[in-house]
Amino acid sequence: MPPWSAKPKRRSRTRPDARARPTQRSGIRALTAYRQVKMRGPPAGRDPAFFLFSSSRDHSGTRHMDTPDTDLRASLLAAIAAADSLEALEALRVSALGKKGQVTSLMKTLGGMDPETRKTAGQALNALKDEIAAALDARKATLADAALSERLARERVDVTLAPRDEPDGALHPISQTWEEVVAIFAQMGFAVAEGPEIEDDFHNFTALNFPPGHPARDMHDTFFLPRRADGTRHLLRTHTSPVQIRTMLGQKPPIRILAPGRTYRCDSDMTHTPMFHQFEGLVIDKATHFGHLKGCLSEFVEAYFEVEAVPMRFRPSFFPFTEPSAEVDIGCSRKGGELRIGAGDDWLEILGCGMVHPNVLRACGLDPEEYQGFAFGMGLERIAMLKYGIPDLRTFFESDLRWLRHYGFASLDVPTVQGGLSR
Ligand code: 2NL
Repeated sequence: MPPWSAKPKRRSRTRPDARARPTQRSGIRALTAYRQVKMRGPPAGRDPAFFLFSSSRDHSGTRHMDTPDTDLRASLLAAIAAADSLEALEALRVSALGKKGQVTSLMKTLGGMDPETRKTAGQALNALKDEIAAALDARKATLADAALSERLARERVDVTLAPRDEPDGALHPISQTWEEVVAIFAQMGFAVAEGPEIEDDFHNFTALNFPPGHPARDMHDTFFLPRRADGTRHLLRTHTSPVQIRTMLGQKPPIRILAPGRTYRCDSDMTHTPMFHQFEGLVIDKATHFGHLKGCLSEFVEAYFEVEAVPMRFRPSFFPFTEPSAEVDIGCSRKGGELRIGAGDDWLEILGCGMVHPNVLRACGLDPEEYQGFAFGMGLERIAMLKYGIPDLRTFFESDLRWLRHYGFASLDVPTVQGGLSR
């Protein structure tokens, strides 16, 4: 049986026990009471507003219609006062002033009233609405204050606590080795020179005396960029030598530079990565000779490996850009699987070098009859692996934080020759 067909109960407020019910429920009760009355319909000839307002009668039994439903008002105010969270308060606001709220529903009945009643009832309802809104605002402020006080008490700062450890970053072994090598050559009067990683054929090959059909110019060894409209192809530099070419083209000797940087080759296996780091050095002056080269490199090797009197061996070799050319080995021992630099009767190759080829000088506008000099080049990863005992080249570029924490260096420990290169 649908509720509206039931015989309506008497308005609950007339029952003596009704007022004793908990306040939270009385708002609903007030609404229910209104609905029940409404289902029954207004008494004949009465305005519907009759039911919305005071149901009290004075001593003469006359109904007063100038105050809105006092039960609704009281119950809403009580519920607002009892709301213990912002969520509960918001739910109350919706149930009273929301689109389908109790007060809003009453407002909607104003349209059906005669003008006289509507005026009084409208004023009274507006006052009720304002009063409820003000009560909601006040309660909201009280709850927010209480929440803030509670948070302030809970989040008290204990200034006596020990500071937390800052998470320290670590320098990658490549960065560390880079700084060490720069520090050593800076000590010898070398300036650091840098240049583009995207190069052209002239600076990377032709000026360096690579013949036209040289295998290094091949797609299999070099990363080429797409061919341009004029037919030329740029490439990722395969060594840092183009930096020295640019320096020789741009300034007059004496030249003493170190060119550190990234280089690229089409190669990827146990001992090669497509990107790696190189250090090249170049010295050009009127009387620079092979003896200077040997002295310079032995100074470097002893400073870098922090060992005195490292045995060195210059083996004849070939590079297109130097003549004569040599590969340099340093003395070491490999006893018990442990590599020791500077002792024992074994050899370890660490770099290549030579006297700058006359064709290279000429390509840079220098007269080989007036100037000569030496150059050398080494792989940064290789010398880092040797010094710090890093067994696998590929781990350098895997970005594994555990690896970095193990092999990394304190970031503020700047390497100097006097103060120590590494700790
Ligand atoms: C190696 C060998 C070397 C050079 C690089 C060079 C640069 C100019 C002129 C002449 Cl502009 N030479 N650089 C010379 C000899 C060897 O590198 O094994 N690198 C990893």
